[in-house]
Amino acid sequence: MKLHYQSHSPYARKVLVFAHEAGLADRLEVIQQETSPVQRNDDVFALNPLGKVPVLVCDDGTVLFDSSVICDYLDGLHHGDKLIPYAAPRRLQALLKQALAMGLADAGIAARWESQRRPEALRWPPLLEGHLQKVIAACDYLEANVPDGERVDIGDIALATALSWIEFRQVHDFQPGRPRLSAWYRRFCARPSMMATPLSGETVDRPASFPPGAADAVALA
Ligand SMILES: N[C@@H](CCC(=O)N[C@@H](CS)C(=O)NCC(=O)O)C(=O)O
Repeated sequence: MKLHYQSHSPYARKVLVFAHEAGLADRLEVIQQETSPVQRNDDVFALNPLGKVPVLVCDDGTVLFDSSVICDYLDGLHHGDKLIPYAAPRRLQALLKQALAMGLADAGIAARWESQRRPEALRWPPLLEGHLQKVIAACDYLEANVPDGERVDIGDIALATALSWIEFRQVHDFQPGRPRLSAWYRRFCARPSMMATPLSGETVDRPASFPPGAADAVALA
């Protein structure tokens, strides 16, 4: 299987950590892609009309996109404990954690557009503040509802990879003042699946000063 990946994407890393936890990582060929809504990647668009990674090309040629769909597929390929539990209440708890994690990553990325990626003249501080409030509220919720840690599920993987990205991009320093979340996060980061998949790299967007259609890209810090 081919996993179209990005080494600095929380969603792509979620899939790769999931594959490690499911014992499937050695069945994946990982292909690095750079994607941005302002820097079209034709190879990714050919697979996913949304132009986003992760994308999985299965052995039979089936193309799957969106991290949650790919993880669902991968969970059907192994015979160990399922990472997406079948039955309530564990299933709902796992899916709720996953939903929170995806919202956390979405809000963090949106905040970063307002603080760094958008040309300075187009940034709107109230929108940055609004997105940051979601990040902070999600972290407060997690401090009050820290994952129970009994058995790893997709929600834990999604949360750890989203939080790790928040830390990597310095969106919000979530550990000080949140001892329970911090302890859980540090424990999870020590897992081999996390150690094997470090975040790295810079976002590649179109340079702000270039006219539409310019092909060059620039790496933004
Ligand atoms: N809901 C999607 C989100 C995927 C996503 O936003 N990926 C980013 C990388 S972090 C991307 O490729 N963005 C390019 C774009 O928005 O055009 C998932 O869970 O897979």
